Amino acid sequence: MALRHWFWVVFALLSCLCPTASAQPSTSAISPARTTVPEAVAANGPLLESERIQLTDAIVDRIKNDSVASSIADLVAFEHNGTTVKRNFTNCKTFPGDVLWPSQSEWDIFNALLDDGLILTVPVTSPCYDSKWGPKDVAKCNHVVSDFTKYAIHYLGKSTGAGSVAIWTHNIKDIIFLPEYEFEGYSGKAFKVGAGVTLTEIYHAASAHGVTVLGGICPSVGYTGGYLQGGGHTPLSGLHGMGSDAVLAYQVVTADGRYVTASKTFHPDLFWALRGGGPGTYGIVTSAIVKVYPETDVTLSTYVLGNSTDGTQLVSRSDFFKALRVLWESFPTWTDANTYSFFFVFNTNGQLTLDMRNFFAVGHTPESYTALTKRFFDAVKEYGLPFQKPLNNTYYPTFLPAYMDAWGKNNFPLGLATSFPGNRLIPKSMWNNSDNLEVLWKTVVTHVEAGRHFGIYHQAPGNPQNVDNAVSSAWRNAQSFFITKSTNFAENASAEVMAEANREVNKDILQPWRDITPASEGGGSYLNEANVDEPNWKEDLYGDKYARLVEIKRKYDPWSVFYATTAIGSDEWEIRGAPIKGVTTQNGRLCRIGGHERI
Ligand SMILES: Cc1cc2nc3c(=O)[nH]c(=O)nc-3n(C[C@H](O)[C@H](O)[C@H](O)COP(=O)(O)OP(=O)(O)OC[C@H]3O[C@@H](n4cnc5c(N)ncnc54)[C@H](O)[C@@H]3O)c2cc1C
Ligand SMILES: *[C@@H]1O[C@H](CO)[C@@H](O)[C@H](O)[C@H]1NC(C)=O
Ligand SMILES: *[C@@H]1O[C@H](CO)[C@@H](O)[C@H](O)[C@H]1NC(C)=O
Ligand SMILES: *[C@@H]1O[C@H](CO)[C@@H](O)[C@H](O)[C@H]1NC(C)=O
Ligand SMILES: *[C@@H]1O[C@H](CO)[C@@H](O)[C@H](O)[C@H]1NC(C)=O
Ligand SMILES: *[C@@H]1O[C@H](CO)[C@@H](O)[C@H](O)[C@H]1NC(C)=O
Ligand SMILES: *[C@@H]1O[C@H](CO)[C@@H](O)[C@H](O)[C@H]1NC(C)=O
Ligand SMILES: CC(=O)N[C@H]1CO[C@H](CO)[C@@H](O)[C@@H]1O
Repeated sequence: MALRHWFWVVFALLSCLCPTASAQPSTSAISPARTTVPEAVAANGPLLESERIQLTDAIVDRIKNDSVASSIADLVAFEHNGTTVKRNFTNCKTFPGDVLWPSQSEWDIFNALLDDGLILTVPVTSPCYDSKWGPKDVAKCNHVVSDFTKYAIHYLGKSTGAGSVAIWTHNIKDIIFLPEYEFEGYSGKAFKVGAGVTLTEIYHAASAHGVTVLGGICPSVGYTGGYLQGGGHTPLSGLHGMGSDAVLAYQVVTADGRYVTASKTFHPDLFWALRGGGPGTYGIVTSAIVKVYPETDVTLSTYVLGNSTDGTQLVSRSDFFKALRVLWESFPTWTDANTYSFFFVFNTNGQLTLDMRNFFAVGHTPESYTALTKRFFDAVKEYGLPFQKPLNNTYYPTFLPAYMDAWGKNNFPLGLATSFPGNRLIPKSMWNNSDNLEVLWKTVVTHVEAGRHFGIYHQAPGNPQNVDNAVSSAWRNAQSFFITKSTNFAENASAEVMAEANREVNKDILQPWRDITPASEGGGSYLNEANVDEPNWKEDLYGDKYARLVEIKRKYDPWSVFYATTAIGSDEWEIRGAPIKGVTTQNGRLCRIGGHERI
């Protein structure tokens, strides 16, 4: 289920919906549980119109008096106000089919209080079957099938869960430019960004105002949702650090149902956690106010190196690797020059290729880019690597068109039901001396020769703005970041096959990398792109920030209203009764470990 635009009411409810005497469903007389608050300012910026529509204590009192809605008043009330909700937070969350699951009339009352804002979840593939959601619809089904791996259909699965209530923030699309924003010591241009805004949308708005913002490469990623709260790496990281470092304030619905500002002085601990400590955990962000940065020019470079496809120009493996090693050794020089790249090394049927999808040379002209990369291209020439696709250096005076040509039009293949992902952050120390570099290089060669998927970034966000937030120290130490995945399996693979693939990515593929880049020596994994079964997730995803994040989670959400896989506090929960898939799934009842299913 998902709720439209205004949804404050729901938060007190998420952890457990409890039974009440069955009410007569004459819900038409129920007034929506909302009011427009007079305050129009928060964190010295405008409250969005939708943010001014709130649940207040007066509204809760009115519900208690309503002849029909009073039956669920306890559930709607704020968490601290001595209500009599019969909850037991040491047990399982209520699940469809339970005696405690709300009756239809309770859902109807709730829906009326939400001004008809509840949306029943319909499986995305339902048009492919005759089902309770309707008859089979061949045209719609074909659309779902053909677009199944496109990002518009689905993401990484951190925001799903059987029997849960989800909050749909997609339509909070407001973007407000604040040309002279002043708050808590910041003075300058800023954006107020609603929770439904995507990266491409904010990039276009920034361009229109002649500024840049810190965002990532996938056009459809939610900016204030997963991206800013999870850390956020960006092609501008060399100049300004991590996406989270740009946040000046958030508006947040906390687990008790209250609506708060989180900033340096308002709930500073919550603010700290919401900048890098992972999304979906501490509260529901409705908007963020973010710093903006000056416009920048970019030189974009693309090329593919390897045996020519027609077989007329060949290079030996050893020469290929010699040139590739020069590229790896160049990372510190390249990150010192504020640049960022994302490229692949493929080993397909024994043929090696280096596919530089995009070298994003921020603040560089083609001339300065050529000077910066001279050592590498000299090696390419010396070792005779053919260009499978020619070198293309294109200069852009501003960020947006460079981004659009680099990644903005990509259809990133998502929803891959055919492999499991994983990633690793490689610390600067691996480039620090020849012994470390040798160890790193051997691991690279082994990974490539084993035919592992390898999507590599050179980037070193560091902490140029000297921000104290929850971004993991592994990110601050990083010189490189790569993504990988298991061997592909069939879409209809058995649980055994999937379990083997999940084991493969977590053990065979990633363990050698963990061994050489342990968290204790500055390594780690990025929580926003992590494997759901990353074994040392507490250290690897959160590093030295973990203990403080646990305290903040307990303070703001002692009821565990919010849950996401690998999120802080998720170790206290397990999924029960899900069909075995060989990998952690969300297709079952969420239970406190050791908790009872019914009370
Ligand atoms: C193709 C691709 C490219 C990517 N490139 C980059 C990149 O360049 N840099 C980078 O840093 N990351 C990148 N990512 C990772 C991306 O940052 C994460 O997938 C991110 O979590 C997506 O956030 P979302 O809100 O769009 O997704 P969702 O799946 O909607 O949400 C992810 C999590 O955030 C929570 N959440 C969403 N909205 C809110 C909210 N308003 N308040 C509280 N919690 C919320 C959800 O509950 C869920 O737990 C990429 C991902 C993909 C698939
Ligand atoms: C609720 O009902 C009581 C008793 O009828 C009344 O005194 C009170 O003003 C009502 N409160 C609201 C918010 O309507
Ligand atoms: C909650 O459930 C736990 C485990 O079943 C039980 O030990 C505890 O007494 C219950 N608490 C309340 C307040 O019911
Ligand atoms: C190029 O092709 C030759 C002949 O098939 C092969 O031996 C060599 O390993 C290939 N080089 C690379 C870098 O893949
Ligand atoms: C070089 O890349 C740019 C940006 O993608 C593209 O517009 C241009 O057509 C390319 N040039 C060649 C010769 O391929
Ligand atoms: C690299 O090594 C030097 C000394 O050998 C040390 O001072 C420095 O901190 C190291 N840098 C990193 C990033 O580990
Ligand atoms: C998987 O699908 C293929 C065809 O796409 C079929 O041949 C095979 O039998 C299926 N396997 C299982 C286990 O269903
Ligand atoms: C009716 C009532 O007790 N309201 C209180 C609920 O809790 C908030 C925050 O703790 C108070 O501000 C209200 O006065």
